[in-house]
Amino acid sequence: MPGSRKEQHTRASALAWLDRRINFERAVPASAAPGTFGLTRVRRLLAAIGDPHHRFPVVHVAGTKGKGSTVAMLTAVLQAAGHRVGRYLSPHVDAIEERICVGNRPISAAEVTGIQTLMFEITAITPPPAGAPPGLPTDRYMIDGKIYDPNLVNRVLPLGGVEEWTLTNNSDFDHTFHIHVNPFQVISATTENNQDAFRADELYRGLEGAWKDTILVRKGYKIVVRTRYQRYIGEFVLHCHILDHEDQGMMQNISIVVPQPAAAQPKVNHRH
Ligand SMILES: [Cu+2]
Repeated sequence: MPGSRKEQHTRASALAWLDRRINFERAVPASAAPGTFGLTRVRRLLAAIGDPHHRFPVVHVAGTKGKGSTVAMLTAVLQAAGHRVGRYLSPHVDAIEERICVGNRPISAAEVTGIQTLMFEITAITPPPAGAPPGLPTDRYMIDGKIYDPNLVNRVLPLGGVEEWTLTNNSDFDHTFHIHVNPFQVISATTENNQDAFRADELYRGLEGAWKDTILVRKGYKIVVRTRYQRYIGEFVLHCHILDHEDQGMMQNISIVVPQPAAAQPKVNHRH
């Protein structure tokens, strides 16, 4: 690092220092001979220090496309098998902190920047329309008291935000919350009798802290999850994963936007 050891470094100055190094993916120094980027030199170096890489349980993933996904899948497989998994990635996608990671970094309460609530609900259509032919729907399948409206954006959330969602189910059926694009971390699950579902309900065993894009919200249960909105800008949907329920209206539109200065913030139909 530049300067004296006492010099304070900000994240920005540290990144600037790193960016001053040569990026061999972008700029090959004129002095580089053909073959400079083969493994020969690396193997020679490792041999000189006793081939330490043979002593560690390590998976090395290299290539052009799909490294990150492969590493994410391997991490999930190994963690599911009970291993503590460390990970080094290069390059990163959004933030340099992604490069070194132990386990799936949990989303702490202090990180949360916003609160979302969502309730599944089914109500009977009353009174039934006079002379209605048989086969017409008799129930309204709703989220937060509303049937899906394709023209309505139900939630506008800021890119870079961390939202805590509380999912409830006020109907007589179990529903399955499914959200596209950003997976969530399961924080808590409470049964209708106020018990910890991670212990009391075998369908929730092992889900504490897990990263999911789908979770069962049983009748009367309360599920709390947290999500970071880090990459995707644009619209996507959440819905009940039971196709029949989704088709009848248990769905919402979400939009992730780049945060605007407070004065320029658009009026939004928040569903908090
Ligand atoms: Cu449902």
